Amino acid sequence: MSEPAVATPAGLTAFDPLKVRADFPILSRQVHGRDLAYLDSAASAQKPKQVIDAITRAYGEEYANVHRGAYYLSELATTNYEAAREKVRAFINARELSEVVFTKGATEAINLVAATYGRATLKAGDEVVLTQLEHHSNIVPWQLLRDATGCVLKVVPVAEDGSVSVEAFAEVIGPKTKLVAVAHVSNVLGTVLPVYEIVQLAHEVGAKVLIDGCQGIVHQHVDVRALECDFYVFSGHKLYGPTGIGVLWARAELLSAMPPYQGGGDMIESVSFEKTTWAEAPAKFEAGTPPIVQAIGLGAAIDYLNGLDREAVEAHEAELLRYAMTHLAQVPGLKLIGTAPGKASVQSFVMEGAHPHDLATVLDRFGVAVRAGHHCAQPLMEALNVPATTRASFAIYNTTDDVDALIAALRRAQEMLL
Ligand code: 7TS
Repeated sequence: MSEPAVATPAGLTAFDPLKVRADFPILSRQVHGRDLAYLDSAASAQKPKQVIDAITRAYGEEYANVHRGAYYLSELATTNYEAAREKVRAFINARELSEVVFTKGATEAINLVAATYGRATLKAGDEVVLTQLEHHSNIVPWQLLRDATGCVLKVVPVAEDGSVSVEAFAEVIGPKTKLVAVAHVSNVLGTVLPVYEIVQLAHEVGAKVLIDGCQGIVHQHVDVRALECDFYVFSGHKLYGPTGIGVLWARAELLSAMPPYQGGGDMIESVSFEKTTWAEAPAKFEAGTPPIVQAIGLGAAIDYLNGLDREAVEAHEAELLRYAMTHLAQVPGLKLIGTAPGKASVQSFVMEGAHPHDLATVLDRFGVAVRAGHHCAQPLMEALNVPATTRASFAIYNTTDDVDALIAALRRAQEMLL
């Protein structure tokens, strides 16, 4: 007998958070005797079994060093490593495979750009524009560059709700601007920055734009050609992939003009004591044995995400955020930090009379994992006039049950701490 046809209700898609959740083995464990509510994916996301299996296979069955041996396993590992590069290229819609440089993370990618492009291009008095909400990874490399070149750092302010307006950028970007380095999405506030408009403003004065996409690429589809930016960086471990792998995407002509970052094997064309010549990008920027298995794991994470309906994922995360903001706002004495329109599913808050660290410690006893502190964004804390916040971040595998666990634990924490 055939099943009666069931119409899919409008708005419902193939995305099922419970099915996704089942792919992440760690989410079924308990912590302190409680079900785990993992709400710290902005720091690092958990890994689906598809990624864990790909890593196990890469080490257990297909492992050797890359770009070296003329033997089967080395060729296989090289093919798999380069296939991961192609997965990243397609994922961000880069024009050329050679524009995708593997690094150990976003931090290294930003340092690479500052140390190579920055030092080769910027002079004393040239301006680098940042915002108040940047992660330390997108501040300190530019301070090192300032110390080395005498360039000047200009900072675009953040409004009270956590938004950063195009107008605020227009006031700071000027004829001396050579580079604008901004987060796509704030790791503390969830603010989505108007990056396309920022790129247009910067290009009008001939400046280049680096987008720190650590949080951005996790929550939305990224097309580097549509964004028209010059550099885009992200880390694999926040995108459900392994640690130790990140990506620098840069326009081919920029990479080809940039000097190397580190010297060593793989990045050369020929070496003699008198003169060494460089390989073409991306090899020029990948000195030494690269993070082979980590890149393969990132490729598996991209395959996993490609297997989901990403529009439905975005809708799911937006709904979780709306649900969380509504319920958090009802907790007495709790203040939401970061309420910019259209923000991503990262929510900071402070609670009257309770230090964020104490709050996070109590939440942990109830199985709720959140981050507390300055979130590597001390200048933002100062701008917001708070010493620290507690932050819950929501990912593809979270459900309203996790939010309910957070709210219940917060109410218990209030009883205990206040
Ligand atoms: N930029 C942003 C916007 C980030 O959120 C982070 C990490 C980084 C850069 C650095 O990434 P890494 O992988 O090179 O370390 N953010 C966080 C966080 O919010 N909590 O822990 C790490």
